[in-house]
Amino acid sequence: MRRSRWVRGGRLGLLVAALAVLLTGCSAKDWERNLRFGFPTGVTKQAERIRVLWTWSGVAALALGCVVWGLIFWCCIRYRKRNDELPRQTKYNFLVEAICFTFPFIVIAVLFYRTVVVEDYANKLTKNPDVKVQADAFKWNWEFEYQTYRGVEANKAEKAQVLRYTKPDGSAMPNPEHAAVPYYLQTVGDSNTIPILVLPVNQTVQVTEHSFDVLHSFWVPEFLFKRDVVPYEKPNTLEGQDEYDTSRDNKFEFTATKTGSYVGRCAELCGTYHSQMNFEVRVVPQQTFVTYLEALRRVGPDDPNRQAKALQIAMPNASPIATTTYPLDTDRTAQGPSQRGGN
Ligand SMILES: [Cu+2]
Repeated sequence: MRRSRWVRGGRLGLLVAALAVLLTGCSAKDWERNLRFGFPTGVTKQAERIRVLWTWSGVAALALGCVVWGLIFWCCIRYRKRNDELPRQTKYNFLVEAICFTFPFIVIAVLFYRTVVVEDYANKLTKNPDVKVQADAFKWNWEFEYQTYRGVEANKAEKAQVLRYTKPDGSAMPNPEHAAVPYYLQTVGDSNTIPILVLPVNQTVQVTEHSFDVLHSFWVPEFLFKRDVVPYEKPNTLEGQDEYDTSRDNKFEFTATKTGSYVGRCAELCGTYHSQMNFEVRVVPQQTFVTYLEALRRVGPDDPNRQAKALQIAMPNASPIATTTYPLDTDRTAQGPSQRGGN
């Protein structure tokens, strides 16, 4: 009698789950993908792996929670006080203790193992990334340097080309800030401009992070990833090249799988305008990326509007300014956007 009730309950549960999947019109895969417990939709290969870990950790936690709640309620009802007689007192129960030790141990071992595997994947650096960029963080903005690019058609062993500014005759322009470093194609944000990091879709991008002052953190919510930008060990001015300390520069890689514009933020409290230290990542088709680099080179480093101009050349149908966030107004007496149109 009791058994058949359980079986019937189980069947009903399965039926409800199957109906839920069918009625919402999505496949099991979609359903799994949408079960993110508040995570944004990831747009990189790494993000998808992180999302899977997150989804199934959540499912495991909920399942375990249901078992625990079930046991609590079952005990409350089954062993509620019926009279003043003391229940049978049991001292040791080897079986219960063994289960209570082994089961949580297995759960944390599996969680630990899966976390290490996914972390290793997200932290993996390849030998020949397709694009190398440097993200320079400073109070309170970002500079993006495009360092090397290996074309789509190039094979893995082929050397990446260095992306530097050139003089009209084609020779390399010396870096005004640091003679030993090539004058990479770069754009920098200021109080009127949100810096935009343009990157090709489906190609491996390696980011080197460098800080000129304090701790910052590179965070793109839709990458489901952030990494601290750690400042110098030694004094780190650009005046003397010996002092250009890169010993604490972090590196990470990702492969964006979806074109689009994604907001980026500083995720490490770094001072007054920390909350406004935003940037945009624009993932574009590979050919657009190449056109953008060429346009940057053509516009040249001295033009303060080089980012907008190069974007206009490479993406005439897209906005030449950031669309996911707006620049910070450094005038403290100015009305903020929340007050626009009011007093
Ligand atoms: Cu910051």
